Amino acid sequence: MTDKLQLLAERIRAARRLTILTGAGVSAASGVPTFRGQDGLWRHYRAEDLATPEAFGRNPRLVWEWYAWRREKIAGCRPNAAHEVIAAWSQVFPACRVVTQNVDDLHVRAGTRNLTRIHGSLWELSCWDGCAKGAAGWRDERVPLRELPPRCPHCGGLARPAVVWFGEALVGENLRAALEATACDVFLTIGTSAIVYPAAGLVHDARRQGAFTAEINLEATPASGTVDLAVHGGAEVVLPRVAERL
Ligand code: BJW
Repeated sequence: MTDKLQLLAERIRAARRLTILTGAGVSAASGVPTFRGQDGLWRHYRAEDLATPEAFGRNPRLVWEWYAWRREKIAGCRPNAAHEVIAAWSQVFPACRVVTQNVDDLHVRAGTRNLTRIHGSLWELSCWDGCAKGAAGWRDERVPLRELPPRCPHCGGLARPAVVWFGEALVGENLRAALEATACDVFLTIGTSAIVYPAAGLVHDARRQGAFTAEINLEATPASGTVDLAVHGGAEVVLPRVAERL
């Protein structure tokens, strides 16, 4: 383990361009539930019932109750040591880009620079009907949400969480930024099960372009066999240990 941490630190130190992709595992130590795995959200809920546009169309109140519950839970969570190390690197390395699948905004709260939130944010809403002003979305940090489902302030129609559900396209500029970030010297994929696309393809794109690729995860994932270095451990433990070797 120590050798792997040393190697990773050396690669990061020598890198001109560093890209970090994060998933739910990075927020696990903050108390935010992951999706898959033992206590993951999909153990208790079906993705098709809650995280698709079809589910929202069928039952917006049910979907909103789930999101309102998650907002309340996350409102009480704080960034952990993994968020803090990533934020520090984003501030000191001139060409560090962070791409997150997480919608909890804990990277934002940790002060991360150059951040792309490819699956959106739980703290932003947009107009379900796509009205001209509401389609762009707005910030809404109210906890609890008194009115369920909440309404679009512009047209009075239904509001939706501004997150990317299964079957929906990522926002074009976010996808472009994520793809551009695969042109790097070191690509780190941290705390993601590496099964949801297009995010799961980024590490492979980076490797094809010559990046040194590394994964930090509690367990093996479909990416483990192809990355140059797989480190098994909690991100909140591993990242501070890499940081102290830089
Ligand atoms: C720790 C730890 C600790 C725990 N330390 N580690 C190509 C191939 C196959 C399928 C597809 C494909 N392209 C598209 C698809 C379909 C689909 C897809 O990928 N399906 C797969 C399931 C097969 N993709 C989509 O639908 C995407 N859209 C799309 O591609 O559109 C195309 C299109 C184009 C034009 C027009 C229309 C469409 C959209 C995907 C959106 C994903 N949305 C969600 C919900 C967001 C909102 C919300 O939160 O409610 O995003 S699903 C959920 O999964 C969430 C996450 O961001 C995402 C990834 O999960 P993540 O982060 O990896 O978490 P987990 O729980 O899976 O894993 C946690 C990991 O952490 C584990 O490995 C643990 O071991 C580890 N861990 N503690 C380190 N302390």
